[in-house]
Amino acid sequence: MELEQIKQAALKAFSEAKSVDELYEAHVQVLGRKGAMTVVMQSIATIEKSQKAAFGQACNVVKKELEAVYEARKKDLEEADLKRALNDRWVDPTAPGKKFDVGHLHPLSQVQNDVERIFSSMGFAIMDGPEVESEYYNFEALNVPSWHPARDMQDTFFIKGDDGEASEEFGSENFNRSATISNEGRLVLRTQTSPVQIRSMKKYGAPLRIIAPGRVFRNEATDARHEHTFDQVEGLLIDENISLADLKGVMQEFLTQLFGRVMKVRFRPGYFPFVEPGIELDMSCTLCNEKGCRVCKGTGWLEFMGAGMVHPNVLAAGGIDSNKYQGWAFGFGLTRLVMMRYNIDDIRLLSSGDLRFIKQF
Ligand code: FA5
Repeated sequence: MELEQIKQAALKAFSEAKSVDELYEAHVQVLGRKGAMTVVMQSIATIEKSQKAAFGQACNVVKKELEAVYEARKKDLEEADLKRALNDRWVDPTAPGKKFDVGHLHPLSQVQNDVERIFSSMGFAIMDGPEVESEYYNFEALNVPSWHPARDMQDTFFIKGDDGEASEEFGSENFNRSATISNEGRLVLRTQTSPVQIRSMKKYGAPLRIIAPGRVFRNEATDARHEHTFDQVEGLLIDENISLADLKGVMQEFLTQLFGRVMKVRFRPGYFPFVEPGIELDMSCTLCNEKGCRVCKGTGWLEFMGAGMVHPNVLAAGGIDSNKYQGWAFGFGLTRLVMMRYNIDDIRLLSSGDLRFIKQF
């Protein structure tokens, strides 16, 4: 009987459907608008009158049965789908968390932040200056004329093609320079942060209390203690009745705060053309507490920076009356300070970009 065949075929298709979509397709084939069952039921019109009732009843029974089987199978398949989805999204709350790498400031930036914080608390303003500087600011204004042998102390990178043409290439547009650049000599990568002394004096006059951290460049062969590119911190204090005793107090306080223990400083004579008298300042050895060790070569002291009373010629270049005002200036290597603080034995590691090194700080 045709009805029975349709029923068996439909039951087979329903049970073999592997997904809700496949099942729906099988349902359409049998019970849809043009489905086998629908076509059979429409044939009732051609059937003999006496058999119509029985045929119609039989069709309805099969149709109901198929709908019931379809619904049950659909429920099963939907449950299986849900289970699979839950399994796919299974979260184990007891699993250890995934670690995300968080970056941090470079040790040089960390120490620079500390230096700025400590000097700010003592009333020093933080200044900045151009890394591409004129020979005038880098040397002449600091009492180092072109013939001066002290020029040999800082071998310099000159900017190419800059004898006058420099004003075109590195003119006011880029560095806010005036057309007087050719009077300021050639352009150099600054060899020290000291030119910021002159720029600050010219801009703010006296009294003045500043530090100027920044990058400097020297045409030097590198080794464990020397880089061609490194960082310095300049300091300048100008006022009335200022002496080197004030410098001693300020530096002792600065180093004590920076290293978190009482630090001492001592002066030795030193020569820099822009100060008179000039000194070298040593600080207590951070490793042996002045007892003497390998690092301080048994002296108990570590060389820390150059300093001195600002030379009257430098005050004049900064537009400051040296009869009324005087002051001191200092310059230390920030990069070397970082090495001392973290016991780093090769300066080149700091700019190596080696994450295994950087991650230790
Ligand atoms: C100067 O640069 C002076 N401008 C410092 C100064 C300022 C003196 C104000 C007086 C008054 P010097 O060349 O010594 O001085 O350099 C200062 C510090 O920079 C040194 O003590 C050292 O810590 C650091 N330094 C110098 N050369 C290098 C280098 N190649 N690599 C790393 N650090 C360096």
